[in-house]
Amino acid sequence: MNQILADKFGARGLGAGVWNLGPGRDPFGGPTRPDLPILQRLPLLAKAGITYVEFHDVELPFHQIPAAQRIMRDHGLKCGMYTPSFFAEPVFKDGAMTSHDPKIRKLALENACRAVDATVQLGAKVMVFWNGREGFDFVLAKDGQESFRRMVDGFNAVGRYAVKRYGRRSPRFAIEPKPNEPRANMYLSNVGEVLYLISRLDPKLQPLFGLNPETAHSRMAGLDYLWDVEMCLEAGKLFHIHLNAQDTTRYDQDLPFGYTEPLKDLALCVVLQDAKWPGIIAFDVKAPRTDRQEDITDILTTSAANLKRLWSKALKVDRRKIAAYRTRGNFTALAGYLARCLY
Ligand code: GCO
Ligand code: MN
Repeated sequence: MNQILADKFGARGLGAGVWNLGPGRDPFGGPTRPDLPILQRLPLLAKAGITYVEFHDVELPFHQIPAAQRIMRDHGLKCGMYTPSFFAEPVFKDGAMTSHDPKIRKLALENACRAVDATVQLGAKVMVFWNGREGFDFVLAKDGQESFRRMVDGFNAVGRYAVKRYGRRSPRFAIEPKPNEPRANMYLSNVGEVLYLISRLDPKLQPLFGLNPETAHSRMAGLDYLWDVEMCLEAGKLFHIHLNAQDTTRYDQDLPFGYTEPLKDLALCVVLQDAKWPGIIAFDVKAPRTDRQEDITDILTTSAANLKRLWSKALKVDRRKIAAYRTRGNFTALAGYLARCLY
């Protein structure tokens, strides 16, 4: 699997988060499986074909990095990205960077800086910021303009820290947009908003900031994921990618990649191939509550198998045909051609 990606396009391999293999909790019920200690999840990820593992700071705190690295070495794993959790702790219930409380904003910044250190220590090239609690449930609960300025200040401060401490070795930062859940309305809800935020950062720091678009998050907003990815590519801001699947605009499902809209996922592979995407292809999926412990990695092996199939079909998509359909304006026929490539 990884060989196909590596040989043909330089994509560095497959990634997944340790949180993808959770105990099956959801908002309506507790665990349905044992809660495997994080370090015990690493061999399972490796066995499922993952080569780049991702962690939140709460899953792999700084002092546990050496222990994780030993296991990672033994199983041929590298760290694909690291991310500060600004959403789980009660203290961040109303946001981290956009909290009204300056002490909480300071804590967020400290956590982010420590996460930069951990990212470097783990040898990952990318640190992700997900906008978990940054947003509002009630109008006027926050002053939107003030919140935006707080995010600009917060990201600038993280960027300054990283450059000062690590210079050219600084990781790059990928902001992951999501429209809602857990908040009713989240700041940085889509790719366009993040690109705008980046344009407002200190120009010297802007090259450090980009995006981590996620399939389900675009689809939850009713947006086209491929266009979101294309926008990131056009801006030179595709820094990381989180693939999964989503049934329309519901709650965030984190379904296996390739499950709901395979034709669009085939088109995504075409675009990534043509862009010679040099990064990791990472899944952000969630082992469903109904899967047994012994089947917990099915979500990853299914995603990887779907990606492999779609990727090799995408290689055979005739780009000249696409160009000809475009020129003639035969867009329905183009959709038919893609379907023939797929089915
Ligand atoms: C979600 C998000 C998270 C993030 C993760 C790392 O909707 O729950 O996708 O899974 O990806 O926090 O950024
Ligand atoms: Mn994600």
